[in-house]
Amino acid sequence: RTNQSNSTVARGTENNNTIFCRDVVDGLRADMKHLQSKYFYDAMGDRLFQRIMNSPEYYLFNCELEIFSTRTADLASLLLQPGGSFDLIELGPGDCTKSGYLLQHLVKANADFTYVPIDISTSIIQYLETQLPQRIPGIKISSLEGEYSEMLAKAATISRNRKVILFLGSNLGNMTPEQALAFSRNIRSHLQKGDLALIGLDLKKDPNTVLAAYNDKEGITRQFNLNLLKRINRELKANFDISKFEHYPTYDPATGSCKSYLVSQEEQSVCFIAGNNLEVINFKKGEPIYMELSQKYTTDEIGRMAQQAGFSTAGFFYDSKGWFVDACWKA
Ligand code: AVJ
Repeated sequence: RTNQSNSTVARGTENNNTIFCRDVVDGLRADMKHLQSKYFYDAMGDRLFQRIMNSPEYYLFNCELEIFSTRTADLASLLLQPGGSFDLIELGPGDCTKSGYLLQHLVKANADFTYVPIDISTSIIQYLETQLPQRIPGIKISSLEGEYSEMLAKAATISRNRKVILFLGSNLGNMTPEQALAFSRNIRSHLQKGDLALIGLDLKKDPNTVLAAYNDKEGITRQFNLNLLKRINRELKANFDISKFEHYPTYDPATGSCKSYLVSQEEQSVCFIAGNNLEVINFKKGEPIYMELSQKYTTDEIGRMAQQAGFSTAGFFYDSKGWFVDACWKA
């Protein structure tokens, strides 16, 4: 993503489709062809990700669900400890399956808080605004639709309440460690001393276990990756032949980086319309498109990141297998 796509000028004059188009063109013109994993989540991508979370190999979801469903009271008391009313701000809430346990518990305990989900997806925000008050009667919800950093900044200006940030599901793992640190610093910049952040991250473990989570037997993750090519076909009128790309996940246990590629099965060209230009992208046989990073960490590395971002570690919550952690950071 170029700097320009982040500038106010660009946002004011370009629609989402134009930005998507430029990101795709930039990515596919690069020496190492790549696409941005944030674009996986169109309507079909959302559905495929739901199926990934239900697949036997994708342990991340069940591990964090276990933490939220069995350690609810411990989590709640940690968040309530500083006292006073607070804003519970969740980045990328999904359907709140996990955080719902915490919200339910806090409402029952008569905690004085407002739940602030932040998401770019209109359908997720609409779903939460209508469904959450039915699922959890008495909850105060005030959602923000938009990009994380932008909406975090907005949340900081709207209310002067103390804040608790939830960033679950190893979503931070989609960034490189450098980007993740910069993002953590950005979160910190919107917090006051004593505010908290609960960060869910996948841990380094048996490489076979990690790799299997990104290469499920049913091939859902394969479809999930190929779906982005289908999206480009539909939205940018491209002509990717899906059958000529193969899903190839890798995991390096030394660095903890789990990467997915789509590999061109033959020499081929793909074209699409970008603005007024006909864009032609040539693939060599065996050439990869780098699709996604899902970074894994050790507890030590997470502690160091917290410290470098200006937080201290207030606690680690693990699942019973020790595969996943929700780290509590104190500003
Ligand atoms: C939602 C970004 C945490 O990286 O594990 C699942 C997305 N990609 N299977 C992850 C994903 C392939 C997931 N995150």
